[in-house]
Amino acid sequence: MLKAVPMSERPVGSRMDSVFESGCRDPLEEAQKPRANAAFVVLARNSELDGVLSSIRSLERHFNQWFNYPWIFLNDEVFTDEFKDEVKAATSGKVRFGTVPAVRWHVPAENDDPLFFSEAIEEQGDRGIMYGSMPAYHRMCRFYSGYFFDHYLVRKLDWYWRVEPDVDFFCDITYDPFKEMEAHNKKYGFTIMIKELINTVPNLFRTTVAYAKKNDIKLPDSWSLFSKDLEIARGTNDHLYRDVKDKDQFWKKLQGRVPLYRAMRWSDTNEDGIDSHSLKVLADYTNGGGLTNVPADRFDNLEYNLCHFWSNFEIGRTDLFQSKQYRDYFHFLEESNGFFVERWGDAPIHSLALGMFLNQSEIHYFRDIGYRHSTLEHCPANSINQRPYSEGPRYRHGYSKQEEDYWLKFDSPPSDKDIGTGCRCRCPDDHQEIENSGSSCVSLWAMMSDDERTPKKALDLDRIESEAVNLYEKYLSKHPENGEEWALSGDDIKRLEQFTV
Ligand SMILES: Nc1nc2c(ncn2[C@@H]2O[C@H](COP(=O)(O)OP(=O)(O)OP(=O)(O)O)[C@@H](O)[C@H]2O)c(=O)[nH]1
Ligand SMILES: [Mg+2]
Repeated sequence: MLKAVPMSERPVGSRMDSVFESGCRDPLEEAQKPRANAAFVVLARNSELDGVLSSIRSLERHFNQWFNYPWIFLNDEVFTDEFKDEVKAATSGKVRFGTVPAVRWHVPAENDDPLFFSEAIEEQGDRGIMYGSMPAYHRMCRFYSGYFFDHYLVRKLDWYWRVEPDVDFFCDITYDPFKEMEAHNKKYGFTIMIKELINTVPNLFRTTVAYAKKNDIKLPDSWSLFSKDLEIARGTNDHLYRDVKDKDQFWKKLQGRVPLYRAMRWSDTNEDGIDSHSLKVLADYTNGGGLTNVPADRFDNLEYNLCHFWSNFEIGRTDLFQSKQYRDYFHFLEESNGFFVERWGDAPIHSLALGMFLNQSEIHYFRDIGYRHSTLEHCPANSINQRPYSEGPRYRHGYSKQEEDYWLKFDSPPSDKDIGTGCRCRCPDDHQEIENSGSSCVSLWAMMSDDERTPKKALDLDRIESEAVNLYEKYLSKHPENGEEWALSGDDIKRLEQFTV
């Protein structure tokens, strides 16, 4: 039997999107070019100083020692002098500290209806929803969904790179990702795309689809990164098929309805004679036998596939979120109370917004950036295009000698094939690649960004119903008394499947 090639060993690049560089450039030379109007943005508590320093050390060592981009730190409380001093000592770029005003931080219901708010939060704790019982977590998700881009330190930027405490970078980034994104007309970049826990966002998708409908949003190709399209057939009667889960069920249901359609055709044309089977099916349907039950998780034939870009790493344009359409979407979400009645994360919200407002070609997979946050990590194989490491003039040397030596020894590129994209990556010894996990959505990303992909078509229901009645009538002309024995053959189905819209 053929062994499936793990996702991490498959190529992902296409004309629509590929890594900006496979392997290393000379970062000292790259750093001669002008910078973008960009900064790192970190929301953190004073108590997270160690984790913040650890992230800074990693990102400065692997990227910012050459590029010296500024850092912006935000907090709902005032940063302590200790926090500020230690952070300043660790960074090679300018540093700014900002406080998030209370009106931006707190969920309006905390003031307007405190009992409703606290009961909703407590109840999520009872139901074991991850972080659901923590008011601060809800505030954080709402802030990153609706307000981080409006903070006075962030709003003047064109680009932000979101960083969290306690993250690690495994590869050197030897080019300027902001400038590359500008050059390639990209607006948002990610390193990890995974599935969300459904119980944190049970009504987010439904609310988003309602928003898109209300505003007549023409959904672009990237919408299919997040939405399972359950539409099998389109036509006058398609609402009667919303309960079918696959094509087999569709053909079975259609077959069952054909005698009914024949009865309807007969009543329309007043032809002589109707077969007894059609009359019986008609009578059954009149008695309620034809009711369709639509499963609760479906909305308008669409269902959330739970995929989202993991937003603890994001490189994005601030104006994506500063746009009127994104603000309107956020306020629509806010009005539905999902930021506290459910535990909507900023990651699925950002992703669904991208799905509504961007083409997939405007989104970039930084497959070459090795990254860890909590227990999930992505670490690419190295490309054959490697170069020796050379230090940036403003490097702050946050690491010990031992740690510096560790990063000088990087993984060998795979010897058999050139599938690597990384520059001087060193993956952890016990590395578990997220691309190869069942919760990853990267194979969907790869399939969707394939240049040869042909968009799915729906069956032309009106035409198919009518052709199927013709087949039934042809059968009846030979077996007038045996209508109940008629069935669509495999060949019939093959022929009918040609009719698409
Ligand atoms: N200032 C401040 N920052 C917060 C608060 N809650 C979360 N954050 C920050 O918001 C970001 C996301 O919070 P995390 O608790 O790491 O959430 P998470 O990444 O989903 O969860 P983990 O998997 O536990 O890391 C981090 O940068 C935190 O430092 C808060 O109450 N105040
Ligand atoms: Mg975190």
